[in-house]
Amino acid sequence: RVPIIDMQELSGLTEKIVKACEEWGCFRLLNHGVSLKLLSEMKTVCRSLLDLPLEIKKENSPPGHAGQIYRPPNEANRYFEGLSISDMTSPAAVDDFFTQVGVTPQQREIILKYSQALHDLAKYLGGKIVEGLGLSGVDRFKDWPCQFQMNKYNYSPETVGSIGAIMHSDPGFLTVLQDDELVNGLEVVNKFTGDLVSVDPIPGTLVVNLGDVAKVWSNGRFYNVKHRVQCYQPNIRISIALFVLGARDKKVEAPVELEDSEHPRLYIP
Ligand code: AKG
Repeated sequence: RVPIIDMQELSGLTEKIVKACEEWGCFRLLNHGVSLKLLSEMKTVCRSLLDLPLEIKKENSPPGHAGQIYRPPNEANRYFEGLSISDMTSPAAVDDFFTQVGVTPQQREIILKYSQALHDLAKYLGGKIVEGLGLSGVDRFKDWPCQFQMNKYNYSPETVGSIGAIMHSDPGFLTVLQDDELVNGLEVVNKFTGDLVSVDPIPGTLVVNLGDVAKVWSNGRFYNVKHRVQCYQPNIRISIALFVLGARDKKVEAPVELEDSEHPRLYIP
């Protein structure tokens, strides 16, 4: 089972996080400090924006638009659609999204508050990771761009048994995901056995996934977990992801401290 980490249990927290990054590339966080009210308000915003008619969503984001906002269903992911802000650290990208999608002032406020809270949480986890690996305390993830994505899986009785999102690993460093609190379907690949393990919902919690950048940055210590989303229940599934990507304009490179004769540098930037 994917590790469940209670952030209120401070003793051993750093070690638990690093171990989960190494062995699972995925863990669920309890008592993460983001209010349940904010989680639920964000979910409502996500649902109402993705419930807009398809024609409007397409119009909001014409193909070829820089930083594609609307991702319509495609051949491989027929029941999946998403809305995304390419970089929350870029006021222009955020504004562009708000204008294109016609977000109300109240919805804006929730998106900004939520993404800020999740970004703060991601930075805290980044700090724990740096500490757990015995690296010095400089802010190593400062200014790393951050993509915000709202997902809707249009599940129905006809789609049960189908794929919601095909198997992939996330390209960035770390993803903080609010999965649907009722509708299951997220599955991760166990690093050691290759088996698919379901990540069952626990209301009020968040899921963290490590991506490709984390594997390279950690000199191969962290597992960039492969995952997919299946449809097992005939109900709409909503999830909201904050992707901390790789450093802007910089090659991803493992800190020298993670390199020694037993652990030679695996990836040349
Ligand atoms: C992704 O956004 O990369 C996902 O895999 C979403 C996972 C989910 O919807 O639970």
